[in-house]
Amino acid sequence: MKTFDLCILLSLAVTVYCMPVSQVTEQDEDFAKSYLKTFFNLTEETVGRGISQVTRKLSEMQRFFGLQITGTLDADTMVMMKKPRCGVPDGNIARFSTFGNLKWEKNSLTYRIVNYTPDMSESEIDDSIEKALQVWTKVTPLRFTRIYSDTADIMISFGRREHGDYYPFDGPDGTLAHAFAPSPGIGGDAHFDDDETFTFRSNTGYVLFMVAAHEFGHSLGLSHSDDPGALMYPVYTYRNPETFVLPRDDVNGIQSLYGPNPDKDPSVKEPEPPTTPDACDSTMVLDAVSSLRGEMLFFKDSFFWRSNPQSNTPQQSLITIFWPNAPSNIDAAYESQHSDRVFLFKDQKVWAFSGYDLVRGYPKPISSVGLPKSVRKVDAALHDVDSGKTLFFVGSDYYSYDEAKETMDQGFPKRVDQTFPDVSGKVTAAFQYKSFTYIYSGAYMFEYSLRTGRLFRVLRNSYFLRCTNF
Ligand SMILES: [Ca+2]
Ligand SMILES: [Ca+2]
Ligand SMILES: [Ca+2]
Ligand SMILES: [Zn+2]
Ligand SMILES: [Zn+2]
Repeated sequence: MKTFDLCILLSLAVTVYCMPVSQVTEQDEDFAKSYLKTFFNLTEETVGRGISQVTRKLSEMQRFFGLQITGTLDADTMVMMKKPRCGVPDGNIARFSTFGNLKWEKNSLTYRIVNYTPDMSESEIDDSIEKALQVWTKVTPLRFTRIYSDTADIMISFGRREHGDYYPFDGPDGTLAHAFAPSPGIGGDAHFDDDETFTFRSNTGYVLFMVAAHEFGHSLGLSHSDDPGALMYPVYTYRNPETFVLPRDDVNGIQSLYGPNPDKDPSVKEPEPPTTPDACDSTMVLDAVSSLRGEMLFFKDSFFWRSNPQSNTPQQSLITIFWPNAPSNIDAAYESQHSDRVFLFKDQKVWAFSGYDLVRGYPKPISSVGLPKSVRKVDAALHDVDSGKTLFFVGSDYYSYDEAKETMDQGFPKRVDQTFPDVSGKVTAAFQYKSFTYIYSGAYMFEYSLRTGRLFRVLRNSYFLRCTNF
């Protein structure tokens, strides 16, 4: 029964979003429908003449992932649907969430590794599983004992396609693994798709430790989180297993079920659980700000917000969800409309992206944009559409680069306070929007006309990056 047609929805879509809207094929539509069925409980029923079920489920999915909520199958949505992810449905829209408080009624649990993947050595698999469980024992009273025969609470296995439950895997990519909420029998068990290439430490293939740590969150009673920094976010992103620390949202989630770790030694200094930057933090100093095809991008740590002029809600994601090859904690960013590229700066390197793709030959040294070798990092960058110049702020100076001629202008660097006398502190970020120039210094933003040099207003971050956690 085919009662809805994404083609019709698509023709209604206004294509103003920043990423290229490619032609959506029938294959894409089928893919999207099966995605929504699997993860957002889409059923094949029509919902009267009003908003169709597909539109509603697409909107739900877009809200969950912090995408622009269009209710249509736009390019960003398609890209997000194609990301490798966990096989457990999303649905609940919240920061951490639980399966209705389904939890183990004991703190001492057993696990068993039923079989191995040929991708890694057995000792690497044992180590990955043990470390993935430790992620949770560090912050709870839960303790795990490995057994080698009989039935454990958490049975861990690798399988392909139909593998003994009614949730077949899907071949390479797509779903990487799934796990069951606490209960007897299959409850707590974690299954890994053996059509994936799992890895111990390399960043080609999926790091088993990361996938397993996420799945064990389900085994212990956590559902998915819409916090893009959370381990329980449904989409896989590479993180370094050596330095991984369970994020604050996941700690809050698991402790809501089991409480904190009573054996924690207060004299041992543990790294703080990382938090996701909050747009409502009025003291936040952004790393960089840029335009991108009519949107605004605000960078902080490993994250960025996208703000579309049509929407009041800035959408937050991990930088690597959009640009897997991009650095985090960047120094500066700008968009060159001339080349339709976004440039990200970190230390003495610059990355160029065209849409989602890293431009061939990047990252390059920052000397490739004419900066002298003595410059260790760029504090902020700003592209002026009128003049075609890009300004690079370095300490109390700035340089002017001609995008068309690809050369640094004569007579630079100049002092920042020569041109922007009101900006007293260091320039931390800069961008241009609707022909105004915004120079950030800490949590403040100075609104200029670059042509006349006139200062209009001193604003705060929240002027563009609105706090929407009401
Ligand atoms: Ca079980
Ligand atoms: Ca798969
Ligand atoms: Ca900066
Ligand atoms: Zn999951
Ligand atoms: Zn399974």
